[in-house]
Amino acid sequence: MQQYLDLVDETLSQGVYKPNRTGVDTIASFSGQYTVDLSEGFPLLTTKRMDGFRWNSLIHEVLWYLSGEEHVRTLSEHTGIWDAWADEEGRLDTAYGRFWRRYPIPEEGLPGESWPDDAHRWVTVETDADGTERRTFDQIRYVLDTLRESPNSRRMVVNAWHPANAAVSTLPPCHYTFVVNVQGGRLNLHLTQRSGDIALGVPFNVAAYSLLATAIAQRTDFELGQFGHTIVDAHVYCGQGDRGEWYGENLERLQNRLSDVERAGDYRDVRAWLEDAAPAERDGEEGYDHVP
Ligand code: UFP
Repeated sequence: MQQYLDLVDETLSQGVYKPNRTGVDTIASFSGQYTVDLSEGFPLLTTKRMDGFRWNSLIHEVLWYLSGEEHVRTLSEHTGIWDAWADEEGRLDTAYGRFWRRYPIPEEGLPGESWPDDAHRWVTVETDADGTERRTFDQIRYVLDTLRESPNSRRMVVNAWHPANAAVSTLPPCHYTFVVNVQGGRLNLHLTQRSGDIALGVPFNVAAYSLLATAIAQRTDFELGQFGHTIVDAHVYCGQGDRGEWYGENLERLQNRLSDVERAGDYRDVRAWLEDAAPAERDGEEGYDHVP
């Protein structure tokens, strides 16, 4: 998929050095964006292994999101990909599916809220173990119903981001919102991702949402259109070459880029790196302090 290789290329050639919470530094680019036509074939990348167990695991992950479960017990029967983030009982605070299918509705209702009769079909009343009732909203059903009833809607948004959950979650959603959009009788899906590990995570994210778009289109009898993807912080981890997460041409590019960065002097000091990289332009220059 050329668009993916372009993103790799752009990040490795123009990205900036960026340390982060993981302790493994990255080369990062801002706001990567591309679209791919799903009617021309499925975008399963070949820069890493995506077959066999990994493909199987991806299908179960998407099904698990769609189930709305907030624990990983069912998912763990098929794949352990989320086990490390869950507690002993399998509970997980990263809440894609839970929010897709059961987004919390505030107890006091929403400001100015008046629910039309037919909106109640998207609301579930859940009863907690202690008997407390709370209402949740099913975003997936909302999108499926809207596709059937008013496909020109530009409001078919599914949101996995809940600020109060994200602020305390060990891993807040990376792919946190998507929009379904119909144009010319075709169903498009756009994913926004706040943070994307280009080598390891992004190929899975592309495949998962292309699969979801395919499933939604089939379910609602639309022709399949495009997958659009925006990645706000698109990055490559510096250790990725060594850990075997990349191979072939991409690995070679990454290694070349890293040796450039290393040659530039203090690897952890962006200022020194910039200084070494462009000494001529720096002569007599003032106001350099704004550079982080
Ligand atoms: N990451 C992805 N895709 C995912 C996922 C995680 O690329 O679906 F769950 C990567 C992005 C980032 C890290 O490198 O995992 C999450 O770290 P942070 O929360 O600091 O952005």
